[in-house]
Amino acid sequence: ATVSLVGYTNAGKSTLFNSLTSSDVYAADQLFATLDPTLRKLALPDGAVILADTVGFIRHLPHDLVAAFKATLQETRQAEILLHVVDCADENMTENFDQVQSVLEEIEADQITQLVVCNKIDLLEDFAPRIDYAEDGKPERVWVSAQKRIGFDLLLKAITELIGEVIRELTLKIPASAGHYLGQFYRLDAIQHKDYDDLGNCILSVRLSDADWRRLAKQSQGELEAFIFEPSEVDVTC
Ligand SMILES: Nc1nc2c(ncn2[C@@H]2O[C@H](COP(=O)(O)OP(=O)(O)O)[C@@H](O)[C@H]2O)c(=O)[nH]1
Ligand SMILES: [Mg+2]
Repeated sequence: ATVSLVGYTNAGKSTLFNSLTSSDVYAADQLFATLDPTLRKLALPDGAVILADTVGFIRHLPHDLVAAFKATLQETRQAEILLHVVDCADENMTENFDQVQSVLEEIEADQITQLVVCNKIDLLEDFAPRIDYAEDGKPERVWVSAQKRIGFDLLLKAITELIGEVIRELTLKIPASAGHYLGQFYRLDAIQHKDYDDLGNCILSVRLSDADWRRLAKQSQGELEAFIFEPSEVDVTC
């Protein structure tokens, strides 16, 4: 998977790129080093992705430069996730953010999953790193400092969640009265195995992204979590 850094000039993309990947020694990563200096491997808790740095966006991109710009952002359009880096200490933050979004629309990269990285929190007073989650349970914004290396654990967590590498495998015992939950798992194509016990409970093995699970669990107001089998009860043949 590819994760591309986009954002307004000076937001801190290159600093973040270098800080996040500095533990990956070039020699150990020669493929990427020789191919393109703006691509490096980024290790995640479970698996690795390719991190791509890109040129900064500027206001009022001349129209005849858009084609050239599109070519430069080839990786961006192929990325699974865009990290939209913003300088949260910049008074023009909102305008710059909107400007970048409109350029992303112009290069047809606006449908790609986006995580906003609010950078330079070290310049704000009393600010702790955190992840802001959207209504659907997906990470939406992460607050970090690329230069001071604050919040990197949260950033990697958010990327991991978005990229769907966090997969939950659960077995649920759903009473007949709560059968409406089955449809939700069907819609996510998450059902691995389905059976019924003598009392008519549905024994359901599901496999889905952690983000989807958290969203469903939240919607159910805790009911789904109460249906989780204890590990000792799980039928390993499922
Ligand atoms: N205070 C502070 N400065 C930062 C941070 N991240 C980047 N910078 C500075 O912001 C400027 C622009 O950074 P750069 O990575 O080149 O931005 P880019 O244009 O988005 O690639 C540089 O002077 C960096 O040292 C940060 O977390 N805190
Ligand atoms: Mg840069």
